[in-house]
Amino acid sequence: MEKSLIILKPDAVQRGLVGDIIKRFEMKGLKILGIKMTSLDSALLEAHYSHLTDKPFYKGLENFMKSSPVIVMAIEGFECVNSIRIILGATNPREAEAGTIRGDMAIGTGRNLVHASDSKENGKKEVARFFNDDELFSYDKSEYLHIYEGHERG
Ligand code: IDP
Ligand code: MG
Repeated sequence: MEKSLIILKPDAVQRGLVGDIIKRFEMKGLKILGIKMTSLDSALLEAHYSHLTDKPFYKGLENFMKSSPVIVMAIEGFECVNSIRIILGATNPREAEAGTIRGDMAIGTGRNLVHASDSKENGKKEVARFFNDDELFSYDKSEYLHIYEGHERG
């Protein structure tokens, strides 16, 4: 099963959209392995956004991500990295399709509400970066019988 690291960014917390956003992942049938509120510091953000640190908008992005607590979640599901990127919508919310989180709830690229891992490899790496082992829970989700066919449950 793939894992994805989700961050509900400061705009999601400040705008009171945490519940609506989590609901969309739950409705899809994805399993929450871990969830917590935390504050992000510069070192963690530089590691997380290492592909962006040389961009002109990086300092603004870092300051924004530190501007209030965030909710981080580790999510698991069959091919969930791609499913979650579809539910999230395009990075620029003005290009995100209606029905997606960003398409329905956001306008600014720098205020696009949610981070989600962009590959299976990064999902694994990012979950390990944001969660200690004892903050992740392995458990049976009884509804899996009604969400997955046998081969998808692994
Ligand atoms: P993603 O979040 O859709 O994976 P990335 O390219 O990984 O998009 O960028 C990470 C985050 O950096 C975006 O979600 C957005 O908040 C911010 N960002 C990306 N490009 C821009 C930009 O051109 N202006 C301002 N912020 C940006
Ligand atoms: Mg990204």
